[in-house]
Amino acid sequence: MAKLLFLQNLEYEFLGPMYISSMVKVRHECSLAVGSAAGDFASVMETFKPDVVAFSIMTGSHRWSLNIARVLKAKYNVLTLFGGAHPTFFPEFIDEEGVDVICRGEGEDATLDLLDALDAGKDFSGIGNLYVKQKSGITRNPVRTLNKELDVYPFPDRELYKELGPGTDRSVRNIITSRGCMFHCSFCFEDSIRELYKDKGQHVRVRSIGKVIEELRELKEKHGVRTVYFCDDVFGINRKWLYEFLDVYKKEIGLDFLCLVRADIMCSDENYAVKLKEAGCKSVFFGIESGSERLRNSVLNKNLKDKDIYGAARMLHKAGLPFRTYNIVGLPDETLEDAFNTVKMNIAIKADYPWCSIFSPYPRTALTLYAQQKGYLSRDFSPDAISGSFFIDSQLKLPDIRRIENLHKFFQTAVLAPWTLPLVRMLIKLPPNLMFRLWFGIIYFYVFLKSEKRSFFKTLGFALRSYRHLLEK
Ligand code: B12
Ligand code: SF4
Repeated sequence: MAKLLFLQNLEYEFLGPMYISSMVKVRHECSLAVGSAAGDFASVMETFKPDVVAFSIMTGSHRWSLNIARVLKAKYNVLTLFGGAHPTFFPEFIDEEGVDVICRGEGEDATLDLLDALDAGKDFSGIGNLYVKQKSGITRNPVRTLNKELDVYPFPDRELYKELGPGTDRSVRNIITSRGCMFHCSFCFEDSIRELYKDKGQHVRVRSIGKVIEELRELKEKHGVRTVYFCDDVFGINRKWLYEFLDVYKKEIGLDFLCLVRADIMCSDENYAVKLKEAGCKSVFFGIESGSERLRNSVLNKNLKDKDIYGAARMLHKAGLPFRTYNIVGLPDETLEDAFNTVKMNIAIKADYPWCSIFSPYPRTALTLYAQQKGYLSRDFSPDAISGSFFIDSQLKLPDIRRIENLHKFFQTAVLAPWTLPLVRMLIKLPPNLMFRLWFGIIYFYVFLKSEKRSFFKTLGFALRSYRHLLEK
């Protein structure tokens, strides 16, 4: 039996490690610890004595994981394993000191094979999806064919995060009913993942209704969940599946739920919003990205018309279903007036929970390449330069960027109280400052709390612990 220990710095349940944990626990041990400095993990390293320390990382958190891995590797001589979006899209991460193995793409089978090999004392350099660094050099294995049936994976191990303890709000839990997305937004990594798995099986896969319901029943009965968050890229991408699912969900689960949809899919059927509402949906999230149809479709490749956004909002209001909109400002080619138009569109559709970020240029996405071609960003911009948060400032050289950064801080205020718009227009002329960030933090917290119906004190604790950097900068 081999021992796998996941480490992370965010007090948040990640589905990736939970899926891997339930897969490997069949014949190995798996645990997880949350901390911020290497010293925080000393006791778990000494008591659990892992063979492998693992990190599930996104671009941004990769720097933290690297620092921790280096310290733990030097002290405990342990094998380090990294998976998730960052090593998948930036496989050169294997070259970093302190990194022994990275996993690209889906990790369940690869991790199980790795632990089996370690347990048996066998060579593990040839395992599909893994890049393995050894004294003799680095072996880069291709990804294996995707499992067509997502149902073959055991349900995510909900015990893995038990140490998060009572300070964390666990009444809202994430679940995923599909993997993959069929759209091509230029700011997203979906095209890269499709490319990685080219000729390796079907990219978009949906779980069977029966299995999702079974998992939900366990969540409800064993884990006391109050609200379910379907964190699929696009929930109910297949309308027939969705409607059948909602019928069963209503009868057999009946919990409140939140989900992310696309406005155009919603508009394809007048009953869509009503069906969601009747099944227990409390809030719907969808992306607008930009109020400018030109930016949204020509630059962001979102393939979403204004009329669909207005149509979806109308249907949601009619069904009495509040909604969160996702917006981005500071986009390549964007002017201050374009950013104001995004505010105005949110006002026009009466978005209940407007949400806005500043564009983060993730290298190797089509949009970042475009920004580099147009001279908004240096050609050698690396993932290491990505800001820890997309709520602070922009890395693009745009004529109006300081004002756009300021507008971001008042985005939610202006949408929820449109009479403040003239005041916002004046305030954003001032240099970006701590007061603006503080104001943003307060309104963001208020809107987030309302939209996800989370516990006030637990969310406040989480926000203060996670978003300290917003105030520190
Ligand atoms: C839910 C979610 C979150 C949640 C939880 C994060 C998580 N990792 O679960 C929260 C809210 C915390 C979050 C935050 C952010 N997110 Co996010 N998030 C997602 C989302 C929508 C779903 C993730 C999920 O649960 N997938 C389902 C599981 C089963 O898949 P998975 O996580 O990929 O895990 C599989 C493999 O990756 C692999 N794997 C994962 N971890 C590990 C670890 C090991 C050791 C191994 C071997 C394998 C392995 O095996 C898993 C099972 O097959 C994805 C989009 C997507 N479709 O994946 C974006 C996504 C992961 N997020 C993204 C981004 C950009 C962010 C932010 C950086 C945004 C920001 N600027 O603040 C922040 C980062 C915050 C931080 N401090 O790190 C990008 C990542 C791009 C990148 N290069 O890193 C994604 C891919 C969205 C996108 N399409 O662009 N996010
Ligand atoms: S719809 Fe969402 S997941 Fe799909 S490509 Fe666009 S941003 Fe990415």
